[in-house]
Amino acid sequence: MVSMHLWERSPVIAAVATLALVGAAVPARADEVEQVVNGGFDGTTDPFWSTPGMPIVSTDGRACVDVPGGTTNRWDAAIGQNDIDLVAGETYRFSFDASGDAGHVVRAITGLAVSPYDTYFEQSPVLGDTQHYSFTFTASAGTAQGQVAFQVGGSAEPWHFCVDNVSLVGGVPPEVYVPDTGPRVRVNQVAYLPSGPKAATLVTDATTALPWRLTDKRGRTVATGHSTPRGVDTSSGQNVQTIDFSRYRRTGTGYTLTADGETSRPFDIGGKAYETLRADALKFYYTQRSGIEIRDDLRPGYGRAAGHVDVAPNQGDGNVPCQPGVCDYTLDVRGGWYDAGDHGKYVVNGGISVWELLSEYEQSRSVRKVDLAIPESGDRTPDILDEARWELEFLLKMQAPNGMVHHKIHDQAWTGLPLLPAQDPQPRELHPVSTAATLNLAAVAAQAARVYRAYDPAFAARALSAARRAYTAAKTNPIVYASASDGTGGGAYNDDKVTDEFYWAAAELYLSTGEKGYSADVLASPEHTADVFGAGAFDWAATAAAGRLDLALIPNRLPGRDRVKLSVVQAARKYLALQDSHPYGVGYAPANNMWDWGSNSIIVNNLVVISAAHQLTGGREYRDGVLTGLDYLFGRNALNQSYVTGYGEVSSQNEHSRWYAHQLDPSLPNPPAGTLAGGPNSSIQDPLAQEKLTGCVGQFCYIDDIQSWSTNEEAINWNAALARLSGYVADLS
Ligand code: 9MR
Repeated sequence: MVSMHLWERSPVIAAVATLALVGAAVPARADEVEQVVNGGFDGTTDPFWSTPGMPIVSTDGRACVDVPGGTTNRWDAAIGQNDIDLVAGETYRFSFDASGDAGHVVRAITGLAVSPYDTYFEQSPVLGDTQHYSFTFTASAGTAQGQVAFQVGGSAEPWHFCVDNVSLVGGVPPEVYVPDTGPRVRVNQVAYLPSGPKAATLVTDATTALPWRLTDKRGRTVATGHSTPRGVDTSSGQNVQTIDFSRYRRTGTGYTLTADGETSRPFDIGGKAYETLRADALKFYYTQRSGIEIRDDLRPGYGRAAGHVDVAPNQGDGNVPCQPGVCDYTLDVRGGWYDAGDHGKYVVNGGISVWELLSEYEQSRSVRKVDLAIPESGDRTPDILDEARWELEFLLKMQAPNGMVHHKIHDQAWTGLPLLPAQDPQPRELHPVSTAATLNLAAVAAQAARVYRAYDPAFAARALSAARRAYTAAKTNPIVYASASDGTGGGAYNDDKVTDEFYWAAAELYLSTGEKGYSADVLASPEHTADVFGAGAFDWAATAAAGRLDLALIPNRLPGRDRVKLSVVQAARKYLALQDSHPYGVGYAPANNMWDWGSNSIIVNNLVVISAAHQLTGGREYRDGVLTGLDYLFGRNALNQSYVTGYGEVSSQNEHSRWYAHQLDPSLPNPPAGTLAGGPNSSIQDPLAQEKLTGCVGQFCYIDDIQSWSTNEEAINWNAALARLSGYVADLS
């Protein structure tokens, strides 16, 4: 059974796991019973309550309020009714009529009326003239202290809200969520390279080969052939066939592929899109920045005030104390990037992200010229390095006086959505130092020392001395682990295996200094000869492959370096073999088909390993493998959608974020083009995914909804993978 992770369980926004019994035995149905008393506001507004300063006025038999302006959170102003009985596992229909000044939002919830105020169900419709709203949900917990409420806070200006016919009826049949997956022919909706492989997947009951045809934008058939039956695909549970139209090489837009009576979504043949994507995937970081105003002239529609710079209601990152009892100093940790859709900043995830961007810089000459439209654009440093330095400076500030590095800094308690960074009222806290964070800084600061040397020797020297100091401190404190239970107000990012971080840090220090002490540590590490390329090659917790890749790719004189290179090529062959046997061309086959949190970035990082083999050997099969692997991200998948916002006919739009919360507040934007969604996650830790996706198979464990933080968040490490890979592809084209 799915367990609820504590990392995003705020008293108000989070709900207890919804263990919808869809597919299992349906619970004995109660009669349809109305739980709300006087939902029609007949003669009186009792027993509804409202928050202080916002009296309910009965108007034409409706309940209306003048909502004050200038509040922060939705729950700062509300109308509701308590003492609602809820039965666990029972399905309810929650309905009401509501109106409000156009464009304002009501957060309608059913939840717990007492601490910890769990939310069992929520919807945030945008209001206008009176409309009827009706939703069903399955109660995850039973209580006699339930509540229905209409939360109307969080607006700068005052506005008017009315509600009527509030109803909560139990014993209704549960709704089964069925994703809209469109045509059964699945293609890369962005583009195939003219000289690259071109594969598609057909979902069909047929078990014998079927004819297909490729059509150009004027409707002319330009190629035909027959599909190859592939049987049932484990990752989706679908019977599928594959189509190969690699022989067609003419550049163009608006192609479609037709088979079995279905026509695919349109796609291009050409490389331009990947050049745009390379820039967009990197531009993502500017709008993740903390501690600086985001300029609207640089990112139209995304301008916002600086977050966490000690201006109320922020408590600011300028002078941050530790959690009680953890340390007796404060640190100025302004700056850096927000990790994901939350306002936390975590060293281990920041480090692996910076490493991947600096690695893109080290492997691609052309990325130096890519203009990211950031405040530093036009100085003599490549934009990609200016952007990475924004995070590096923050990482360096997280180093404690004794050389160890604090694991993370974030809010004391989880905040709700939406919430602009500058509006976050929570106290900020430094969490304990850890060996993993310390080595992570050692690795990326050492890498920075060689990368920035040509642009800013003083910074390079400062980074190197911080790296050396961190490495020494970690050797003195080799088993200080971040706690798995430290997940209130921010993610835990716990990791209690650090031989890989030791290896990675020693490798980067060796590559930047050539010193014997570091190469001796590399050679003595158990990771040096181990098979470090698992189902996923590397991520924030597993960093040995990061060290191995750099030892293979960055010129150096390590004894036995040929074996290092060979290990990378062998890993690439392994991922290629998986991809070849996979009817959607995915080089990721997790044990028991349990797709991990952030699976899209895992798939992309495996492709990064294949691209490294291409760089090492020049073998065309590796280049082709990377291109085939990309197709999955852009629509050749069970859900027939692209996971990169703005790329492909249908793409993820509602990634979980407190400031790209358009789905909850129409005045806020969606994430910018080039944002990668986390992707299918079999463990569906969030309540919305549990409500909609319980029982999902692999690729289907994803939903493009802002509330699904376990399948649909945006994050700096995921976009780093996308940036590096799209950079490689842009260079090919
Ligand atoms: O990406 C992280 C994933 O590997 C972990 O399993 C998960 C639970 O600890 O946390 C993910 O990271 C989230 C972090 O904890 C908080 N910020 C958002 C991150 C992306 O979802």
